[in-house]
Amino acid sequence: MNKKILVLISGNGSNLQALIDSCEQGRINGSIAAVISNREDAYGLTRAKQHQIPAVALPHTQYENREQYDQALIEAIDRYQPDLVVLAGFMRILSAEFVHHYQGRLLNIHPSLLPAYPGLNSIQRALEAGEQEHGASVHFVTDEVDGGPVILQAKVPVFDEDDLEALTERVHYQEHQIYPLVVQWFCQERLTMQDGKSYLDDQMLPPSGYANSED
Ligand code: NHR
Ligand code: GAR
Repeated sequence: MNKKILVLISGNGSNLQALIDSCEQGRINGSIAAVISNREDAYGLTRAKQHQIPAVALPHTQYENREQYDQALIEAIDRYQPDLVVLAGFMRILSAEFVHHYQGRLLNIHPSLLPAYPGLNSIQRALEAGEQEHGASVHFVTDEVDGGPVILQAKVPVFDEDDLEALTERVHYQEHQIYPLVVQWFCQERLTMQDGKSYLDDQMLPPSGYANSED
């Protein structure tokens, strides 16, 4: 039950912090084996060190192409023999080889209600489009970028007076609630991916993920 989790980041690492806190508080039956960043200056590496978690910088700039980088990343990750690999603001598209290597044990959090606004700058694009509702999605990673099966989403309202900072803060707050919960489901062996669909307790989840009817 006590799973080993490896977290991939590129930046601030606020989702990493939420996962660290949940592990330390016993709300996740797992521990973070290491944090790896493709950017040396990522603040998330500092967060990891503050919690005595191995923090590894693996800059993509030192590799000739995506395939070579992803191969080096696989080697760096597998040294820790993780049960689960979590993308938390990791900003590099991963090759099909990488994704297949971690099939069914690779999660991402994306700042939109997928399938809306895949890719980069999702919050800004939703704001510019005048959406009244936005949110975040946790999904299994497949080789279709931001296209893997959704596990859980959280919705937030968009207010007329919102700027990018205000809406980003509201989305991030929800991310920090839903990502630890989904990671805990995985650690409890309640969550799987089969034939490109997410399952919780052997029940297939609908396209928008688990619908909580208890609150
Ligand atoms: N890889 C695969 N195969 N599948 C997914 O679903 C992935 C993935 C890698 C990252 C996160 C994703 C997001 O949540 C993610 C999901 C980066 C880009 C991107 O275009 C797109 C989606 C995501 C992350 N990155 C540029 C690239 O060329 C680089 C941008 C930068 O460095 O700032 O890799 O949104
Ligand atoms: C999060 O909002 C996450 O959803 C998003 O980046 C932020 C990372 O914040 N991910 C992507 O946009 C992936 N393309 P954090 O570093 O503070 O966790």
